[in-house]
Amino acid sequence: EVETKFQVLNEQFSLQYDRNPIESIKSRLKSTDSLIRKIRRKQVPLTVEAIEQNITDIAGVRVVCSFPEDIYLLADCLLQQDDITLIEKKDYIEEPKPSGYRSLHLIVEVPIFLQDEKRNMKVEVQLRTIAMDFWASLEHQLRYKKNIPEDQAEELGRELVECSDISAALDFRMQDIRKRLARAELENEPQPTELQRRMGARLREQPVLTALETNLQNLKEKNLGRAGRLRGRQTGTDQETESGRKDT
Ligand code: 0O2
Repeated sequence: EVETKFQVLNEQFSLQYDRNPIESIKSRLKSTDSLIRKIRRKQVPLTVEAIEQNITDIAGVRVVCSFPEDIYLLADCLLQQDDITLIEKKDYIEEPKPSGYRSLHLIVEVPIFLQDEKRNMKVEVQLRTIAMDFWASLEHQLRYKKNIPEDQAEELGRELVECSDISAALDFRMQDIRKRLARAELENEPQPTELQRRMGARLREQPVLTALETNLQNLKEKNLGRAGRLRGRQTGTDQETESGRKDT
């Protein structure tokens, strides 16, 4: 459900702004190992109700964008939809985790339609840039590597925090370049000629088909007029044109 919503949003953006804000969308179900670790860490009683209540990221959607501002734009568009209820928002871009982790997390509730019932499901939506995603997958590997001596793991952790800051700075710099590019393109757009401006204004005044019809009619009359003039010159007289009016 949620993945389809993002796919539709991406299409709408592409039509409206001529670019796709989403690089990739992945739906994921939490792995059993990861689920068990979380149940233990949060000391959740082993009942379906308790797990559903306390573990909100069993079903997840990861949306990877090119630029940070696309993340907030897409989050707003999703939350504006009638059937989506926001349960919790965690902005790890505004406030990164001590590990250096950056992403926007939305826990939302969405109705799903089963064979004979409608149920509300909690879904964790993780929105991040390509750079944030690249960083998170490398850091994820470090977290679950078992045979790394503690001092080396600490050193690598420090370096990863540094990399996270560098990649965040790069994200915002690239976003700024994109904005400047778009502005420059707009400012240097070729200006229409006087004739194009006049034609444009006329087309805007009237529906296109009517405008085309009028132009065709004008052309027809002009040609008939020219034909009449030619005939007149050939016979040496000023003749009535075929359109029935006197051509001068
Ligand atoms: P996996 O294997 O990806 O599923 P909470 O649910 O709020 O009580 P939690 O789990 O800390 O507690 O929630 P949070 O911080 O929103 O994290 C949920 C998921 O975000 C994680 O799921 C990761 O996918 C991702 N994440 C959070 N922090 C980090 C981090 O420091 N590094 C990386 N690489 N990913 C992070 P799981 O269950 O931890 O892992």
